[in-house]
Amino acid sequence: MSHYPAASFIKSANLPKQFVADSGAEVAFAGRSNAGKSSAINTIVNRRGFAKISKSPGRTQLINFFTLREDGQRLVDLPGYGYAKVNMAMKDHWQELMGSYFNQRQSLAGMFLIVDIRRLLGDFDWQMVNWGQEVGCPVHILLSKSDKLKRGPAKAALLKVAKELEGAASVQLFSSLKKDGTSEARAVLDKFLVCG
Ligand SMILES: Nc1nc2c(ncn2[C@@H]2O[C@H](COP(=O)(O)OP(=O)(O)OP(=O)(O)O)[C@@H](O)[C@H]2O)c(=O)[nH]1
Ligand SMILES: [Mg+2]
Repeated sequence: MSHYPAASFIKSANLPKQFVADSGAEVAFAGRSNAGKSSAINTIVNRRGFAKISKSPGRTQLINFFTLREDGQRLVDLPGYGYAKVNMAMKDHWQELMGSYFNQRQSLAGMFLIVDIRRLLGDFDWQMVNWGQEVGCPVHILLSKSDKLKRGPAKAALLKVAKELEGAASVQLFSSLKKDGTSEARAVLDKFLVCG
């Protein structure tokens, strides 16, 4: 059964004017292309195929808005960054779309930053963390695909990232495959949405 029974897809936006009305509270899922953003949303909502999973990286090119509960609480699946195979025009378009989202979004109550545990934080990830600090948007990092590492190395990666962050963002292990870290992630999500 879905953890959020009222959760539903609202719309995709390719232009800022297509964004959902900027009221209520929403949490955006950001991260590198292929990091597991859409999978994390499906795991947290507990519904297969809710957010589209890419077979090839770079699939989510649009900003996808979802209602989480009926009372104006939303999830936002952002297109991933760092996908090498898109052309310059698409990169420019991505940058403009993401720029207008992050610069104008009043209802953004928090960010989930999805980082592949095997890659750890890259330049773009740090930019997101720093941006969150600057504007006072709380950032929670899911070290995704934690099933790809054994317990010991996964724990070591978590400690390493937490140390590097120095409190700039919270961080946890997460696996959409094994459903590990789901209740911890839901608790943070609910906290962000209530505080927003
Ligand atoms: N082993 C494992 N694979 C995962 C996990 N989460 C996602 N994947 C796989 O990683 C690939 C990318 O997952 P997505 O959820 O589509 O990633 P995304 O960040 O939304 O990708 P884009 O939308 O292209 O930016 C898919 O093949 C998933 O099946 C996980 O927890 N464990
Ligand atoms: Mg995606």
